[in-house]
Amino acid sequence: MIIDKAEVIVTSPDRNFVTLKLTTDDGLTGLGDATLNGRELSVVSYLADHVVPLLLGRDAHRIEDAWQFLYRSAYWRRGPVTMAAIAAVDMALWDIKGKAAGMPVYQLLGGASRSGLLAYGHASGKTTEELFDSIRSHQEQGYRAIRVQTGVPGLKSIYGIASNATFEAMEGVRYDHEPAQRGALPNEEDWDTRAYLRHLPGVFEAVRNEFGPELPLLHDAHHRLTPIQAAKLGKALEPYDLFWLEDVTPAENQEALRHVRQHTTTPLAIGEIFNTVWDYQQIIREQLIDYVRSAVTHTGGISHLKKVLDYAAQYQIKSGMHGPTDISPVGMAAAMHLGLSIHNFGIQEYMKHGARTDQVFQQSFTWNDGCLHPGDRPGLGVELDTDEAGKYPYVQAYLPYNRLADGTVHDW
Ligand code: EZ4
Ligand code: CO
Repeated sequence: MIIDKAEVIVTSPDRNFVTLKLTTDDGLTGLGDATLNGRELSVVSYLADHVVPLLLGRDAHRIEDAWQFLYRSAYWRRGPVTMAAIAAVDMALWDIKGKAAGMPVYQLLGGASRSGLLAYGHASGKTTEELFDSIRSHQEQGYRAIRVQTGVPGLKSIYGIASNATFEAMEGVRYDHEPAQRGALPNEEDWDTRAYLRHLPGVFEAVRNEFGPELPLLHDAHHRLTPIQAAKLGKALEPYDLFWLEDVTPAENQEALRHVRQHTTTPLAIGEIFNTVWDYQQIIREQLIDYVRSAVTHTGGISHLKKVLDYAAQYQIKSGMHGPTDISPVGMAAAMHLGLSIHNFGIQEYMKHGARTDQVFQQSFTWNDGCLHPGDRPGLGVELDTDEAGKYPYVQAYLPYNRLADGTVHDW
């Protein structure tokens, strides 16, 4: 089973996606997601210019060998571009192996450890009233776990709050479904940590009073706090029994989590911008987190993220795989196969893709009673309609960034 064709496909139905498509000499195809939000074309070049020539003629069955070869032969290890490119190859090879075996990928990973994957959605509102409506609407869509993001009085626009996009191409698309805005420059947002820390606990109190004690609630601080601010927030939120508090500090400094951990029993989740097991080495070994946030797409594929999660399992740390709309349906399928098979599954983030995206990517997953299942088609269960994909060329888009009131750039 020799790889004799490798194509890098860029399409922008509702947002940009980068997909690697491998074809073997016996006609099997495999898809891999290589989407890196706001920096898509660097992964396209990495794949097309440097990886595709190495893949042609290789044995498609040798997944681990391909991974080790791409990682070690590059010499320059790790990093989001490299690891997204390797992830796409890894996913595509698992897809092919599943099709060759006539089995869904989760069967090759050991079979199902559960009947479905509890998933959480993103509710948000500028005001508490809007937030309640958004939570109710998510419950009506079947969600049984909900991330809560709220506006902060005095701040104009902040991460995670829905608003209608202003430009034509994205009309009607809510911000919480697509933070990368199409255009030549990134949007500037504002931030004030003290105002946020004063406001947030009251919002969670109101949500608990309205929706009761059982509903799992999550929150994303999106890397914006210092360790002591994060500790204060974790303590303040303890009465509201969060499922997790995510990305409290910028994730590069793993030791910061030790300070947070010493002060609060609010469960912590981190890792959506991590790329390898090395980014987790200390925080897993010292049990400084409760959930691993990595996406298959950004962490070297199924093969590597499984190693991270198997390591995490030794410390009772569970998965909480990243699933925003910038993970393509291929990356989401890979997450579902991995999540279904591992023992230490925690929860899956799930934001619905747009209708055009669902036309480009033909999918086989199911959504029942708040739970995802990847389906039982051989491989990952996703096919790309190349004619549909061709209708939507790449559009420049950037994630926003933050400035404080005095003009200082702050973590977004
Ligand atoms: O900001 O995926 O938990 N989810 C998140 C996401 C990220 C985007 C960045 O591309 O933090 O919304
Ligand atoms: Co996040």
